[in-house]
Amino acid sequence: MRILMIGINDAGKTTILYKLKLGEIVTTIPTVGFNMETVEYNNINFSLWDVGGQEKIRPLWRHFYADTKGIIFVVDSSNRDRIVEARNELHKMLTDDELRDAVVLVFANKQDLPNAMNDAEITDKLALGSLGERHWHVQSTCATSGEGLHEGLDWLSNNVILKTR
Ligand code: G3D
Ligand code: MG
Repeated sequence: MRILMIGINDAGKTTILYKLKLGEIVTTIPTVGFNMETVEYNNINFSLWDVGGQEKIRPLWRHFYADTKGIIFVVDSSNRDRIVEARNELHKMLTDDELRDAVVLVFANKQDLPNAMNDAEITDKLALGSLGERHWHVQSTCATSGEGLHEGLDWLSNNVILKTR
């Protein structure tokens, strides 16, 4: 089973991956300009990369969508300038048929920073209400302290299991 951790650059994905201490993190560049980090944990493959920009490499991401049961979408809650970009990337990705059954956990990261958007505001700004039938959940996190990360993963494991039974 694969879990994708996705978000625009600087959201905090790499920090989260290291904080979780799941195991040895392997950085691979499957092809030019597409930098991916992966870790294997309890038969789950966590893969993460930056989404956004570079339209020409977008088709390559699809290769990693198969068997994806859960998506962790990480946003920098303190960055109001880039929340629209984040929303667009999330919705664009979710149109892919391979991801139709994937549940979405949003990490509303960087909650320690002043003026960070709260869960409700992130829900609104990411237009999660328009996702229809899909299971989604917003978890406030601070990747640098680790706050919220395990609660989020608990939601993910509970909901992924429910969906696959
Ligand atoms: P990315 O992998 O999504 O691109 P990174 O993001 O994990 O590289 O994080 C980008 C920057 O944000 C890093 O700062 C990192 O320390 C910081 N960061 C990540 N999570 C948090 C958080 O919860 N709170 C705060 N205050 N900062 C966070 P640097 O300075 O190393 O570039
Ligand atoms: Mg990174």
